[in-house]
Formats: sequence, C-alpha cells, structure tokens
Amino acid sequence: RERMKNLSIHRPIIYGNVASVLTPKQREQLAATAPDHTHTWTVAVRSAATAADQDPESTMVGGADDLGYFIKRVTFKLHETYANPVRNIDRPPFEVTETGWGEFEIQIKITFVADAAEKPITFYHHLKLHPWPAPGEPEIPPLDVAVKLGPVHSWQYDELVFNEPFNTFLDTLTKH
Ligand code: SLL
Repeated sequence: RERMKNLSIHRPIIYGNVASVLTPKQREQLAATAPDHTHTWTVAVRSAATAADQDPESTMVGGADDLGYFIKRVTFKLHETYANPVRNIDRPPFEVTETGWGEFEIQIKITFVADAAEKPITFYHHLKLHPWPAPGEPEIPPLDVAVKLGPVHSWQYDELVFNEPFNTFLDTLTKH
C-alpha cells in the first residue's frame, strides 16, 4: 500500500450531548443509589453526512450508525465522580447515556481502524445540562422550569481530516 500524495479527505462529524430532567418515576428508581441525580444525558459522536437524510420530525442530531466502517473505538472520559469513568465504545452508536447532577468536560478520543494507520483524534465537549438562562433569570433554572423548556442540546460540527491517506484506507472511505 502507498500514501496518496497531495490528497486529503475529510469526514464530517457531530459530537455533543442532549440532556433532560429526570421524570418523577426515574428519580424514584434512583432514590436509593443516586438521590442527588437530576438529569439524564447522552453524549455521542455521530455522522454529519447522514444527518440530512433524517426524518425531519426526529429530534436526534446526526446519523447514529454510519461511522463504524472507519472508526474502531470512541473513548469517552467522564468526570471521576462516575464509576468506571473511561467508557470504551467499540461499535455504533458511539454514545454513552448516564444520569447525574453536574456539568463537566468530557474527553472524546476517536481511534481509527488499524488499516487507516492514523493517530487517534481527541475532542473535548462541555456536557451541558442547563438551558441558557433568559436575561435576569438564575443561571440554573428550577427543575420545574427546566422540564417545561424541554431537552437541552449542545452539539458541535467538526471534520476528521486525513492527509495523504494510504490508498487502502482511501478505498475504505470512498467505497462505503
Ligand atoms: C461541578 N465540576 O462541580 C463539576 C463536577 C460532576 C458531576 C460535576 C454524577 C456523579 C455520580 C455527576 O453528576 N457528577 O454519579 O456520583 O459541577
């Protein structure tokens, strides 16, 4: 195999989170183990290329299942208040769902298939639980107000760029 000189190829991705206030029933289920948890959230890496094909009614951001052919693993490093904070996800959807009470920075490391011979790429995402406050409103709204406002989304668009990829990896990327 050989490097493709003067060629660069990119794949668009979206990474981020959605968060909702726990329902009374969910809080009840967590009462014994995590009584201080207020939110459920999902942090994810998704394809931005398939996002346009989606059902316009869907509230999901990005395409969940379209990255597995060139991503081997996504490692989400959570706050150390979580049990087993390093979560390795080895197939799509590349996401972690948890419950909690606080916002923190999540390290997202993307490892590529061996054939790519590419170094892992790391992103950082600030887990967002609370909506942006209206002027004059408190930084963290009371839970009943947050419920009415609905799920909070925080997503970023980025591109995985491969410079002078191996011809074999280029085939993998383009033939999919
Ligand atoms: C803060 N710097 O103080 C942040 C830390 C940590 C959030 C937030 C769950 C922990 C658990 C959780 O929400 N940790 O499961 O015990 O706001």
